Amino acid sequence: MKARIKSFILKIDKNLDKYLPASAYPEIIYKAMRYSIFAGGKRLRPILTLLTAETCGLSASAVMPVACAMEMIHTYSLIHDDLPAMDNDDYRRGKLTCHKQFGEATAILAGDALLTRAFELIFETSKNKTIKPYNIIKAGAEIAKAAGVRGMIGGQVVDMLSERKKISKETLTYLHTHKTGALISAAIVAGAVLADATPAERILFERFGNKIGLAFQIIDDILDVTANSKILGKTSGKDAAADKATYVKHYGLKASQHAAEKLILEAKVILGKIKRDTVGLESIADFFIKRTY
Ligand code: GRG
Repeated sequence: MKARIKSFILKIDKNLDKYLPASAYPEIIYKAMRYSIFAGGKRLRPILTLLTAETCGLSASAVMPVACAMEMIHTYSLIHDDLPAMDNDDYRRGKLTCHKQFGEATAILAGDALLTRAFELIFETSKNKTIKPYNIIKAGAEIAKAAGVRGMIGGQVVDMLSERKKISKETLTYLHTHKTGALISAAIVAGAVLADATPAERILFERFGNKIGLAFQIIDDILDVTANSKILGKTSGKDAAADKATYVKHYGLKASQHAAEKLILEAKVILGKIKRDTVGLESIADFFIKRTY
């Protein structure tokens, strides 16, 4: 499985390089987009899209543009999240943040450009006649929903509003499932939809994605407390410093770890109901709980 994931990462990087050419005009914006996209991310979201599509019988190469689009949307969210008006961070993926390297205006535009290039790539998937056009529209709609106000942006707004406040368990769950979980789940659902999975399978993939997406954010909250900045590639301890609403603040370290482990177990039970070879997705679920960065 390790070799398969490694080969996915190589292919994702090769295609990102193709979709965001170094020599394209205007150079400065491509430079900024490439700086953040090639800063050393784990590529989890595109891997999930490729793995799910393969699990459902469609080749990874057929869904590669959509997989790369997922990484572009994710990277845009990190660039904007690091801006002075948001989390005001100097480091991301172990390097200076985009605005520290290129200035705020270029960083804002680099984020915007990654988001819009992502949807260009999703629509361009229609050139591939092995994928049903309706499935491309459906996958695109799922991704747009997850990236927008009914997903990641909604979660980010509630995150902002929750700083220095005591919030309910329901608000905390909304925040986590929308800010981080929605895009992770959409990466999986998009792979299933493009591969023409059955409606029942799509629902199971979505439920699996929701579980591992929430677990991913809980682990992120834990790592902010337990990991050091060097390993994390970004400033640790920032959640507590900004008095952010996190699982750790709400439930404590031990209960948060337990909650994440329970979610991964539940996710694997859901995966077990899908009558396909889901070994790859299971190993990603395991990585989510074991990750140290
Ligand atoms: C600003 C539109 C906008 C949205 C921001 C996702 C998000 C919403 C902000 C990112 C803040 C953050 C650090 C959230 C924690 C979860 C998360 C997305 C962590 C980073 O994901 P990884 O670990 O990162 O997959 P790499 O660098 O490996 O790609």
